[in-house]
Parts: sequence; C-alpha cells; structure tokens
Amino acid sequence: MNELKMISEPVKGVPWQEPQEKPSDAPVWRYSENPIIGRNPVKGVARIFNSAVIPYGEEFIGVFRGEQTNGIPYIYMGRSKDAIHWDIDKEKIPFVDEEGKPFMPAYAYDPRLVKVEDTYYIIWCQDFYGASMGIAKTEDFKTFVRLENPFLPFNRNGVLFPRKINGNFMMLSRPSDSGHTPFGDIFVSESPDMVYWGKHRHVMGKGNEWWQSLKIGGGAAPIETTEGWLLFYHGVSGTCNGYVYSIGGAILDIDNPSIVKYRCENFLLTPEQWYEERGFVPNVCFPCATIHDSESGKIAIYYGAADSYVGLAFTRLEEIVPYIKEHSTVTASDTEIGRR
Ligand code: BMA
Repeated sequence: MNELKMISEPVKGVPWQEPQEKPSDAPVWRYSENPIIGRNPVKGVARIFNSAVIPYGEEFIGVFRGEQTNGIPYIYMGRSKDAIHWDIDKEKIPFVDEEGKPFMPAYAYDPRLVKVEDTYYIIWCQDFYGASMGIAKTEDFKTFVRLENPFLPFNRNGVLFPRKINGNFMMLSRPSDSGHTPFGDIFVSESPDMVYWGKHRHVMGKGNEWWQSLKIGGGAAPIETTEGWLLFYHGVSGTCNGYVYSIGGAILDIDNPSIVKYRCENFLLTPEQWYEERGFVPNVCFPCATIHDSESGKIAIYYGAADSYVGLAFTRLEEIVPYIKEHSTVTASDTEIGRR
C-alpha cells in the first residue's frame, strides 16, 4: 500500500494547536481560543461566519460572509499573517463583469475560495430569481471578475475542486429550494471553461445516521490525497426545535469523484460549545474551508458557528483518513457513478 499523503503544495505557517482534549472519539479538536472572529468585527457588520480562507504568498487571504447591520449578507475580503487574527476590509468585494463594469449581486453568502491553476475562484450563494450560486475569479485579489452564474436555481453549496479532473473543472453543488430546504443530496458537475456545466452526477445522499438524516451539503474544497479526495461536508438533522448542523467526512474517488469510497458514519464535530450552540441560529457547525500542509499532514478546518462566529478545528491526515475508513458506511447510491 502507498504511503498516505496529501497531493498539494506544502503550506508554511498552517495554524495549529496540539489537542487539549478530543471532544469525541473522532480525531478532530477545536482551537482553544475559539471563536476566532467574534461579534461586530467590522463597522456595519454584525456577524461573520461561514467563510473561506487560503494561503496567498507569505500570508493568508479570506473571503468572509459578513451579515450587515441591515440584515443583508455580503462578502468581505480579509488578510492575516497567521490565519487566526484577521484584518477584514470595511468595503464589500467590488465584483465587476467581464467588461470591468460593476456587477454586484443583491446579496451574497457562504463563500468558498479555491485556487485552480493560477486563478482563485470565489463561489457563493445569491439570488438568481431564487436561491442559486454566483462565481467570480481573481488573480491578484484586487480585480474580481464575475462569471456567468454556473447553475440554475435552486442550488447552493457550490464547492470547486482544486484541480481539473480529466481535463475539466469540477464542482460539487446541492440542489435545493428557495427556503430552508428540508432535503438535499450532493451532486458533481463538470465544465471545460467555467461557463458551460454538465455531465451532472449524484455523489451522495443524506445518510441513515441521525446527524445527517435530513440533508447534506459540500463544505471545504476537497483535499487531494493518495486515498482519494478528502471531503469535509455538513450533515443536518431536523429536530422538533430546528436543524442541527454537524461536520462529516468522506473520501471520493480521485478520477471519478461521483463515487464515494468511504463515508464516516460518525460526525467529526457537532455543536457542543457555547459559540456553536448559542447565536443567531443555534446548533450550527458549517465547514467552508481548510488550510492544509502536505509536509506535516496538518489540516486546519474553518467553520461557521451558530451563524454568528468563525471557529477553527484541527486534524491530521494520518489520523482522519484511517478514522473515516474504519467507520465507513456507504450506501449503494454513494458508490455508484450516479448517472441514472
Ligand atoms: C443554511 C445556509 C447557511 C446557514 C445554515 C444554518 O441553509 O443558509 O448559511 O449557516 O442554513 O442557518
């Protein structure tokens, strides 16, 4: 068997803390100084959560879901030297169209940030005659060019893979409704040019386990490993008192990511701390990004907590992959190509 490794650039200064205590038997532990972003972080922004970060040069850049004091969410950029303390812009990201004219969505939330080749892509949720996704690209974090909306409404949780597969861009998404969506499976679609998307395939459905029995959705950009694509996603259960969002883990086939090789039956992190259980929407752990280092195997997971804060959790490649494999339960619809 090959040695387990990440197939990605090493990242110096990945945020890290050895475990104080592991909350459950899963090898994922919280940062002791959580939340890393608290309330009213920027003038005019009441809460930041569900946000994505990436290494850029010697520092880190993030795209943040900022809930303005008028209640409308938008995306703000921020910079950090340590990926823990963030300096967030007071102005929204100024999206332009391909002619350079302002092209702002009415609102934008739950951004993901993924580098493919030399370009950084931001994918977010917005209104496109109903809940759907927007996408923009940048090479310098100064000019942000919005592209054609990738999918029809209703759809959310667009997560791009960090490289092309068999020559095409690949994106996970979660078809939904325009409300609080009481259903939802993860699909994957491909595109030769970031404009035309097709060859849609089913990846995986809600699970039989209570924590993911209502719906699931993609989380952080998949991490390429020698075992397949390591995906952190969210799983939701519907209780008599509302939804509960936990973090789950799966490993997708490297050449055909509609095939789920392993899927962990246990949640990796579930709301337990005050900043996850108490807030604008209680009981939410919503992963949107990782920073990971192929040399050390360290993985830092960024997640929104209670629609109010940003939390940070850690794991190691050599612990999380065996854990997912040991506790894997895949269904027939997970393991098929997903073309019916
Ligand atoms: C989902 C999304 C997320 C949010 C979650 C919990 O439908 O809207 O932005 O974190 O609900 O409210």
